[in-house]
Amino acid sequence: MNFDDDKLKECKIVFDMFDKDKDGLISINKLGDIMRILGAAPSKIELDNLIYNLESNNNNLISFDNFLILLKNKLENQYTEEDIINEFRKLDKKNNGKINENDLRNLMSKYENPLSNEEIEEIIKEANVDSNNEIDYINFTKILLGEI
Ligand SMILES: [Ca+2]
Repeated sequence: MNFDDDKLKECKIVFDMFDKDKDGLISINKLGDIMRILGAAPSKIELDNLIYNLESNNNNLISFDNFLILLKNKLENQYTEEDIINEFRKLDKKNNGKINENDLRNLMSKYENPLSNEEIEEIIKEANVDSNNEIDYINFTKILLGEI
């Protein structure tokens, strides 16, 4: 996504909307809401990581400039729903809208660099693996993008 002046203005307007006491800072608990309004779709795991990193630096508040860095980073690295589903579709050999758990693991170790094993396990947990060890990937993509 191109970050032009219009997008920047939009970001500032939305940020200010959340900054009710006008001190130039917003609570990191609002990070998910404000990112989604501005077109980023952090997953729950991504958001937890962002918040965890900010908290470990003793920041419960975030400034506009720092917020912008996070947002840009997310928007520039974001796969669209279509991109993700297309990748899954390549692995959907039975063409039934599902991929198996091992294929998902392989895909994640290839694309999402660097994900720790722990993070992969967390994602698998969210993926609702069924009794055939398969995952409904359209549903899963929505979970990944924070739509569910
Ligand atoms: Ca404030």
